[in-house]
Amino acid sequence: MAFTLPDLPYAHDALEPHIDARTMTIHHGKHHNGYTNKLNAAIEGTDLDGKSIEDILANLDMSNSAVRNNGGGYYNHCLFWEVMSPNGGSASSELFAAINEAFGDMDSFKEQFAKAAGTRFGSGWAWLCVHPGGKLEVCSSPNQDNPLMPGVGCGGTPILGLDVWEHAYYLNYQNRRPDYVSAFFEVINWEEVSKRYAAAK
Ligand code: MN3
Repeated sequence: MAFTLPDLPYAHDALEPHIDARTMTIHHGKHHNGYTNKLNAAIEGTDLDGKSIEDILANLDMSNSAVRNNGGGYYNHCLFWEVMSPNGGSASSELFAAINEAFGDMDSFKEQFAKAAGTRFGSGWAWLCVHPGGKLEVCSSPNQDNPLMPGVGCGGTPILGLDVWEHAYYLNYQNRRPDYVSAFFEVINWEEVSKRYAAAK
């Protein structure tokens, strides 16, 4: 069964002024749609056809660049849309405690996450991941690599991801990636991240 492009869980302009409608329209309708179609083409008729995206990524042959790039692109953007919201609430007490334990406090977490996003050279993603037992880690990966893939050097289950490819911010922010990262903190869907934390820990 083929993968399908999920609808955005909000309107294209819902995240303005932090993320503009034109960027969202192109990012979702062109980029994510492209990864979806190319992933389907790459797995059609192979033994990956019919498996879940999590299963495909976790057991990926990293030399299979079509599935690595497009399967990663498919999964990463599905997560990305879900962890943003115009009214994302706040972290659960459980997630808040885990953030304090891993990073000291919420501001220190944001500093570490912004550093991971800002120092990722070229294209990639910054992540907040959960290890079994609930310990949190901030890391980043290149291109469309994802912490679920083997040997990415970024462990655990991703519960928050930030796309730092230029296509994610260039129309509105040009080369000002740090401004885009600051804006992202204004639209994090903490309720969704908390749910994912509870499910993954
Ligand atoms: Mn993208």
